Amino acid sequence: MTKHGALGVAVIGTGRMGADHVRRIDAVTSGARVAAVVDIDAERVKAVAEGIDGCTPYTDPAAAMAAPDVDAVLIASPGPAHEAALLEAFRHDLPVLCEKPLTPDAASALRVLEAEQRLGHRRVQVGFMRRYDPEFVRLKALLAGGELGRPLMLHCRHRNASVPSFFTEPMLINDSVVHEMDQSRWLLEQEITAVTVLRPRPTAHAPEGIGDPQLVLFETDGGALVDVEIFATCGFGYQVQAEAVCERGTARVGDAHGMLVNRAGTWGGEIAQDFVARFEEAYDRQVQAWVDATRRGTVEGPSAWDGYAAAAVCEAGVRAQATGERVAVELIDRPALYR
Ligand code: ISE
Repeated sequence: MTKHGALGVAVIGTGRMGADHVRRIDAVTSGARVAAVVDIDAERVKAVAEGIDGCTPYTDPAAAMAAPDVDAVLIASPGPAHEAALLEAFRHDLPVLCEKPLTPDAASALRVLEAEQRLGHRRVQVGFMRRYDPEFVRLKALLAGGELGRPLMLHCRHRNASVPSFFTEPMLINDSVVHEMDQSRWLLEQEITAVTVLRPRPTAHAPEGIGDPQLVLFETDGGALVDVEIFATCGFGYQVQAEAVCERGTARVGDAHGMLVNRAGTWGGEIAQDFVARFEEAYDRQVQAWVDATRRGTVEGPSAWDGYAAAAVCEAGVRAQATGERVAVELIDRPALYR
């Protein structure tokens, strides 16, 4: 632990999420400080570091992780860079909060899982932030309490106002529906065994090459069914909703967020425009929980196993999307470290 006992965090990647996490650790999170920032863009990283007391800019993640004032690592670089950063963090035995995806495919996620097992203890928390959203936390507690009986189905909606220019069709699965994969595994405490993707006639507003929206179906090893509407170019805002249908009732989250106003013959509220705004509190709680657990010397939250399982479901999902077929998910047996 660095001066005043604050956890010195190296934030790797200063893009949208990385920059938001730098701001968060600097201004919101207690018990931590941004000791280092890393980005291949030397100018950008220098500018980010300049705004923060005692923060050193680096262009090489390995150099930041070797610095004496770095106690922990937050990885927010693009997915393909995660594996190398995770393995480097393991070399220094540093605790890691890794933004989703853990890695972009199941084979690389498996290599990370094996490397963490060689360490002999968990080091990674994966950034599936919905597990920290107050509404989802209440839904989880309700389902786990058993009052509604067994969950039979989940109906999910995941809508983005628009997508960035680099977005591709597989990203509907790998980047967006990956959240519902983790959410379903977490809420149901079941593994996803097969994925099917169905397509309606696409919206005229989708970019070239992206069939949007899509309906993604999961089957689980507990006999539940999950349907996910992914609509990445809905135009009106960012919405994430989930309804659990159980033996003795249903429960739904994500409908209204914030204030409802009556005004000039209308009734209603506002819709967040992006995930940074909608899940701000979840991100805050997620990072605080990671810092608190790290300072206690423990690792909690979504594990590398959860990251691997989501990657395996994503692989099946992308194949289902490309072929129109039902694709079975291939998972290894859960290693002892993650039971
Ligand atoms: C984005 O990458 C995210 O992680 C958001 O949470 C998700 O809602 C969005 O669809 C993704 O593109």
